[in-house]
Amino acid sequence: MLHPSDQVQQALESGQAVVALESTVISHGLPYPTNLETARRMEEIIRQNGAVPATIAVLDGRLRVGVTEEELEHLATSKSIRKTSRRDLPIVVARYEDGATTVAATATVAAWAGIEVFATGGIGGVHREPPFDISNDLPTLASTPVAVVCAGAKAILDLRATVEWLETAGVPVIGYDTDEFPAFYTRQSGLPVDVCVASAQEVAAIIRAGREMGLPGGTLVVVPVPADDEMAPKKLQQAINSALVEASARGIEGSASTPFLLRWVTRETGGASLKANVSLLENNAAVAARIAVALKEIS
Ligand code: PSU
Ligand code: MN
Repeated sequence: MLHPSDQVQQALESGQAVVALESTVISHGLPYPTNLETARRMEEIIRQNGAVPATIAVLDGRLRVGVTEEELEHLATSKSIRKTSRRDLPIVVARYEDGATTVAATATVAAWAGIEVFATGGIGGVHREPPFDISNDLPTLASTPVAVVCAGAKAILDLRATVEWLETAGVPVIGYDTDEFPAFYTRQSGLPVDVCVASAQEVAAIIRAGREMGLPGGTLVVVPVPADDEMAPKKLQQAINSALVEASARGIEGSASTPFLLRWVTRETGGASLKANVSLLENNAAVAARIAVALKEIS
């Protein structure tokens, strides 16, 4: 069922550090050509930091772990790629479809492949409206042994409810050089993390301890967007408010909700939000690679 690329297969067999990457951010999260450029950059940054990148997607119904340059282009340009969360995996596989995997689906496939570290931008969470729209990213983190490196979750969500959900589900939240849960485009949310660490080695030690205890779930590692690329909170708040009003006026909900809100915020804030988004993705790729290497060193 799993189709790792030769490079990923080799890396896994020889015990090299591997970092998983999601594909929804490529197909549904960023505009072309920024999506393709960023996907390539993230792979390159992971290599520069001593690990092997594994971009995960479903192509012609195959669960791919590591994709070619042409396939990356296809994911970045095609309009017929299904946003694939965990519940969609059996559907796209059985129907031989193409699917861009969300955080939930990517973490699921990464765990099957034996990959322990995964870099992304922001996780899904508890939506503000309707509050029963809770991303499957959260329950998947609770049940899947993968460390997800992200810049928190976007302020389009109910961040307080999201952080509480993680606590209820028993997911440790590690602040990487931060004692606050970051809010994706901005560095602070006023919400706490469970521990603040200053190195990849410290994160690796926590992941290993959880693994040795046999805890079934994953770990969330939150890294604030680099300070130079952080957005101005006021401008952002206006954009988010208008995105939420617009989504509700158009009746947009379910899996279309997150892509719509992201597109709207990008449109309203122009280059500023895109710059922050790309910056945090690249930064998270570097941090994830260092964690994956540190984890191999102590495993
Ligand atoms: N956050 C972003 N960009 C994204 C996403 C989240 O900044 O592209 C994507 C991720 O793939 C995440 C998904 O897993 O949106 C969450 O969607 P939903 O809320 O429908 O579960
Ligand atoms: Mn949802």
